[in-house]
This record gives sequence, C-alpha cells and structure tokens, in this order.
Amino acid sequence: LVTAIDHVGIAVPDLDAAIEFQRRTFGLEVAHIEVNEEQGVHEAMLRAPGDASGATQIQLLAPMRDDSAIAKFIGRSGPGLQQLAYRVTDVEAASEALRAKGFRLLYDSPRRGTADSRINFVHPKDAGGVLVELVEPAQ
Ligand code: CMX
Repeated sequence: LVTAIDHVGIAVPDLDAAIEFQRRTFGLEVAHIEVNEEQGVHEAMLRAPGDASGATQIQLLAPMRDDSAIAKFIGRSGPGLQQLAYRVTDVEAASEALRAKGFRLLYDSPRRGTADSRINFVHPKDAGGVLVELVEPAQ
C-alpha cells in the first residue's frame, strides 16, 4: 500500500519562528512554502541538506484560522507532532482498501494537499493514536 514515508507534520504557532528554529538548530532547509486555504494552514516543507528530492520531509503547519484542524490541535495539545504521512501511488485505491478493512477515512473523496498532491487521512483513533495522512504526489 505505502511506497514511502512522505513527511512528518509538526503543528507550530508561528511558521517563520519554527523555520528559523529548525534551520539554526538542525540545519534543515526550506524546500517549499505555501498557503492551503481549504486546510486553513500556512505550511513549509523542510529537508536535510543533501537529501534527494523525494526523501522524507518535515512539514511545519501553522494555523490561519481558529476553526482549523491545526488551531484545534495546538489548543488541546500544544505545539508538537500532529501527523505521519505515507506516500501512495493511488490515494483513492488506498483509501478504499483501508475502508474495506473497517478503518475510518476522514474524507469521502481526496482533497488537495501540499503542492497539488491528493490527500486523505485515517482517523487517529483507528491508527494507534496517530493521525495518518495518505499522500498521492502530483504527477
Ligand atoms: N493526532 C492524534 N490524535 C488526535 C489528533 C492528532 N493529530 N487530533 C485529534 N486527536 C484525538 C483527540 O485528542 C481526541 O482524543 P480523545 O477523544 O481521547 O480526547 C480524538 O482524536 C478526537 O478528537 P475530536 O475532537 O473528535 O476531533 P478533532 O475535532 O480534534 O479532529 C481530526 C481531529 C483528526 C478529525 C482533525 O484534526 C482533522 O480533520 N484532521 C485532518 C486535517 C488536518 O489535519 N489538516 C492539517 C494538515 C493539512 C495537510 O497536511 O496538508
């Protein structure tokens, strides 16, 4: 089902401060920044210098609205690890295979993720307390 670990997402209150922290402390570099209005996030993808494109990235997620998933997460748990994202080749097929096994998928059909990827999520209560994102990268 899964072809790679795509990224690990961290909920942060302030995107610029979090980027600077990762850069200064661990030497990570920004690979991509965008706003995803539907998800209500301002986000950045970071990677280690020298990592090939396609290597596992760190996603920093800052809330843009009080009713966003990230704002709610920070309000309840504080900043920290929010999601683990698995790469798949076909997000609809992967979602269907998991639904058939009884897992709850958050969306009936895929939504738009980072860089025009297509995404869905397995409910954290069905995945050992981890919010699992399924990511089909854009072609
Ligand atoms: N990881 C682990 N557990 C989580 C969680 C997370 N990220 N978010 C919520 N939970 C837990 C809660 O702690 C709660 O547990 P308890 O019942 O034991 O207290 C339980 O799940 C259900 O919580 P809830 O209040 O019913 O649900 P929320 O309103 O917090 O929503 C979720 C949770 C996963 C449905 C919501 O965060 C969501 O829709 N996430 C998907 C979208 C998303 O995360 N977008 C941001 C990233 C965008 C991107 O990656 O591009």
